[in-house]
Amino acid sequence: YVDKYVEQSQALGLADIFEVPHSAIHIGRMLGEGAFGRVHEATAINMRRMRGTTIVAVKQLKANPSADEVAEFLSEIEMLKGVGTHHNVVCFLGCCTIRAPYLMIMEYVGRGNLLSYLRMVRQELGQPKSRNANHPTGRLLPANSRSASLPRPQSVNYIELKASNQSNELESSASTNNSSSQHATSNGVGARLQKPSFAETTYTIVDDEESFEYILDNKELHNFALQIANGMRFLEEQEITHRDLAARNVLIDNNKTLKISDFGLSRHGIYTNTKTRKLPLRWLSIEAIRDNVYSSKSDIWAYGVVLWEIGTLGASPYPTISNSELIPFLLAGNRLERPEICTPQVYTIMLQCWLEEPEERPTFDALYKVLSPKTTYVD
Ligand code: ACK
Repeated sequence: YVDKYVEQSQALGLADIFEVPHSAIHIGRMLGEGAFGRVHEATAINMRRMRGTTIVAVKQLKANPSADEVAEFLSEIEMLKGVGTHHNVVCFLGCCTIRAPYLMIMEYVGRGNLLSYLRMVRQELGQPKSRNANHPTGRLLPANSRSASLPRPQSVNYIELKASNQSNELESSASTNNSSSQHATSNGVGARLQKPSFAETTYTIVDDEESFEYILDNKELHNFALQIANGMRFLEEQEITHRDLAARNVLIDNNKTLKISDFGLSRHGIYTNTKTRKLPLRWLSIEAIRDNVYSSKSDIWAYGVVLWEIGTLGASPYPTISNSELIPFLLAGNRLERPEICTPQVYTIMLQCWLEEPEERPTFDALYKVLSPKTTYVD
C-alpha cells in the first residue's frame, strides 16, 4: 500500500519497515478496553508483506492521553518490534507512529481472553443440562457479539503503586474480612514434582453455529498451563519481563491456541519501577510490591496466579484480603488455596512459583519441561 509520507519517512530513516500508513487500516468494531487503551477489530489492506485484506486487531490510546501515556505506548511498540514470533505470543504486525492517532497492529485472535473463557465455562457448570450440542449457550460467543456477552476484565485489578524508595501504602479495598485460615501457607514446598495434572472434570459446550467446542477437562487445563509456559519461556529467553501476566491478558484463538498479549508494562531484563503507576497488585510478587523490582521471577509468580485462575475457572485472587493486607499476608507465609479441581502436583508448582525468594522459584523453561507430556516423572 503506497503512501508517499511513509515512504519518505522510511527513506529518511525516520520510520522503519514496521511503519504502515493509516490509509491501509480500516477500523471496525471495538473489541474491548483495557486499563491503558482500546482494541478494535480492523481490516488491513496490502499491509507490509500481506497481499489483499487481512483482519487484524488494532490497539490505540484512549482519548486525550497524557504525554507519559503516549511515551509508554510508543515504547510498548518499540519493545514488540524486537520480540520475534512465537505461536503462544500475539504477533506484532506493524504500527502507525509517524502521526497520531498512533496505532499498534497485531494478529487478530478470535476468541477473546482466557479469563472470560474460563468464567463462561464456570457459569455453564452452575447450570445443569447444558452439555448438549443444541444448548442455546452454545451461541454465547457469536463472532460479532463477543465483547458484549462476556464478563469484562475489571480495571480494579490495577491499583496505583508508588515508585521505588517510597513505601507502598496500599489503600484498603472494600473487602477487609481477613480470614487467613482460608488460605494455604507456602511451607512444605520441597516435595519432588510428580506428573502434574488437574483433577478429572469434563465439561463441554458445543457452539453449533461456529463449530467451536468449549471443553474444559483435565487435559485442556493442563494444555493451557503448558502453552502459557511455552510463550513465557520464549519471552524469558529474550530477557523480557512481561509484568502483567494474568488470564485477562492471555488470548485464545479458534484452534484453542493461547497467546500472551498486552505488553504495555513489559521491560527488558530486571526492572525497578521508578514512577507511580497503576499495577496489577494481586498478580505481583512480594519483591515487586515491596521493592518495585520486576524480573522473569516476578513473571513466574504471576504465572502461579494464572494457574490458580485456570484451576478456579476464573476466580479473583485473595477475595477476602484488602490491598493493604496483601503484603503482610504474603510475608506471613500465606498463599492462595489449592483450587478444588487441581491436583496436589499442580498446586506444588503454584507454591514453587510463590516462593518468597525469587531465585528459588523455577524458570519458565523448567516449568515447560515439567508440564510437557514428553517428560518422564519420578515419584
Ligand atoms: O476478551 P476480549 O475481546 O479480548 O477483550 C479484550 C480487549 O481487546 C481489551 O484488551 C481484546 N484483544 C486484545 N488484543 C486482541 C487481539 N490481538 N485480537 C483480538 N482481540 C484482542 C481482548
